Amino acid sequence: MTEAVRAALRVQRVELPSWAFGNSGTRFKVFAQRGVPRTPFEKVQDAAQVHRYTGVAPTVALHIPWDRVDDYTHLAGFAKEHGVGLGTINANVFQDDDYMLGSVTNPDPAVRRKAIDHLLECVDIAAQVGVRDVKLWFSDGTNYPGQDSIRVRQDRLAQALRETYARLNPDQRLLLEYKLFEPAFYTTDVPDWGTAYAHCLRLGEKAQVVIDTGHHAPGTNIEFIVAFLLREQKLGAFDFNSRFYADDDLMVGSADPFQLFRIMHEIVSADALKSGAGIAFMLDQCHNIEPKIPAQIRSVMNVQEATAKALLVDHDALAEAQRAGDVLGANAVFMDAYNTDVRPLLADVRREMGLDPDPVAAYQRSGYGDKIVAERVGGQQAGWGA
Ligand code: PSV
Ligand code: MN
Ligand code: MN
Repeated sequence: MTEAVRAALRVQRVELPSWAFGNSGTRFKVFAQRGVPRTPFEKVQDAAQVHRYTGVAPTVALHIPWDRVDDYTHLAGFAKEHGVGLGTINANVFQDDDYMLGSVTNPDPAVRRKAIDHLLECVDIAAQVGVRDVKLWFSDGTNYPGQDSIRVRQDRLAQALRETYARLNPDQRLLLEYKLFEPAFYTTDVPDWGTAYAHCLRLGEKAQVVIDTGHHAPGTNIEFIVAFLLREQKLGAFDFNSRFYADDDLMVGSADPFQLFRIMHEIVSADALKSGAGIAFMLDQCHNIEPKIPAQIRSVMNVQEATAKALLVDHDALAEAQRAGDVLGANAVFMDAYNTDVRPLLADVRREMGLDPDPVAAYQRSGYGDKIVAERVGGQQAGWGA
């Protein structure tokens, strides 16, 4: 049993978001940290540090245009030299003035065209560097009842998705992310998993739903959504983060580690942890007040801890208790796994992988943090939205 758990932990993969390394904040203030990346290349360098000390984070997701470069093949080569690869390409149709009333659902056909062209560009960038996944999130929606037709906006959305889907090569996937609200406050055009699922179902099997853990109403049972989408083979990826209130983008596993365990239990019990299962485990976080590289390392470790606990669930005992209708017994099996201290197990796994058992301490000792503060002076610091 333990060797199987260790083997699963050794091959687990977590994708890092490039934007987590730049400066970020709230709409009230961005607190600039010293030494943060000024270019996509420097973001990749920082992401490579996270992989160096955790061994399980070998890809970095890009956000276009925040990470726009002249030559993506060059960026991919640079990433490879640093021991990592490029990951999911995230489209951005939410920051231009043109998108005030929406992007692909905007009433103006010229704005819709511009937005769709950007989505197609993202598919092409991904294809150029051999990346499988293109992730779409739309800020589209309305603020006031009557502002626009809810139904017609769905038609416009469906049309944009169709066109983007048609551009995918056979190895690519379209990942559709939903979010309950924000920035739109009355209707959002892709507000929930049901809407995303319905659109993906119509598109075809290369369209899959993304669950961003911060994008639900308080109290939503996210593991139910995970279980349902897995069963329908429509779960493509996670954007992991934590929240206390809304889309807080705090470190995954920091607000509610038990929820993360429950999610990972659904993944493990559907045998969907292995990369062949096609679920991309990504982080989507902003480190507004904490240092960014160690925060990403901590986040990867939090995912590993929840996964290790989920792998420790005694599935035979659980199934037996469930068959027998033993409510307390089944719950006890579940909680036993959650209450196990898996930190020594993970330290061992890291030693087996030739890593330091304490990745945060190893990073702190490396002096990399001081080096980037000294070296990265001047220039425009790249951040969330830069
Ligand atoms: C939107 O809130 C979102 O979760 C989407 O994934 C965006 O691409 C990302 O945040 C930007 O940080
Ligand atoms: Mn997200
Ligand atoms: Mn979000």
